[in-house]
Amino acid sequence: MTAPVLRIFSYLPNPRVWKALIAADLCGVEVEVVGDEPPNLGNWLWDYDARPLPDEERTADSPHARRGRRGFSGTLYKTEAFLRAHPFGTVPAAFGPGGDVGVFESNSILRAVARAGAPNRQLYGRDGYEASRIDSFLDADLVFAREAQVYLLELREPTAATHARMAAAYEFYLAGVESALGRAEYLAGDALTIADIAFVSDLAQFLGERRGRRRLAAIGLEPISRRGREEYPRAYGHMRELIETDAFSKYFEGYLPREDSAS
Ligand SMILES: N[C@@H](CCC(=O)N[C@@H](CS)C(=O)NCC(=O)O)C(=O)O
Repeated sequence: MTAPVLRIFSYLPNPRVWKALIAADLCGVEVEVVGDEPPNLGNWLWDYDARPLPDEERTADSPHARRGRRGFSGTLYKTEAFLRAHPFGTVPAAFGPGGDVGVFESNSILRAVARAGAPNRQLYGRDGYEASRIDSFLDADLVFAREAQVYLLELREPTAATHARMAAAYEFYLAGVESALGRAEYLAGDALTIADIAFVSDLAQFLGERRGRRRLAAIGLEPISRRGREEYPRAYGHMRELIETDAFSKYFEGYLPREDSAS
């Protein structure tokens, strides 16, 4: 057994972590994952050596106490070393061996795995130009995913304004993906890369908007992705095909809304 190239701390399961795990499977490297279900992560010490904290250490005057800022309400316990490695304080939080180097943003964690596994399989392009083209897709993906994060977090009380912003971001990203897939087999060219992995993970997570369909209907709106398969057949087909392959299916099995799964 080889040593892990990264340790990732996160709430679990988390499609943003799956990005790194799928890449690790495909390029034959080991990634260690530590974490707990989302509601329990408030009871953990966020650190390279993350661990659940006993009740008596979870106090308002703890030196580690911080207010959750995005997706978490209430107090979180983050060490100074965690914040040095992860200045934005988010999970998934990856660490290089020993814990000194923090890598944050799930797409950058994905890049780190692909770089480590490059001797086995080139998921991050064959040269600097190809890697930069893949970065272009990853940047476009993050713009979409950030908008999706805001929208999905607000789905308990959706607003027309957030829905409109999301619809514009979705349309822009999906149109680009559809265009790329009309010209090549994979997003960045003729081979599977981390651009495809990020696309599948973030689009699949976005489809969770369907769980808010009743609340959207209550304000006269419908899920943005409702006609996705007809509007963007290549993009949705690409996602479905990849999700059926071994590396993806072990994480995404049963995850897609029924109308978007192949079966
Ligand atoms: N774009 C980031 C999103 C990460 C993110 O925003 N994580 C949130 C949870 S969904 C977080 O860690 N929040 C910590 C806090 O509320 O302090 C990624 O892909 O990694």
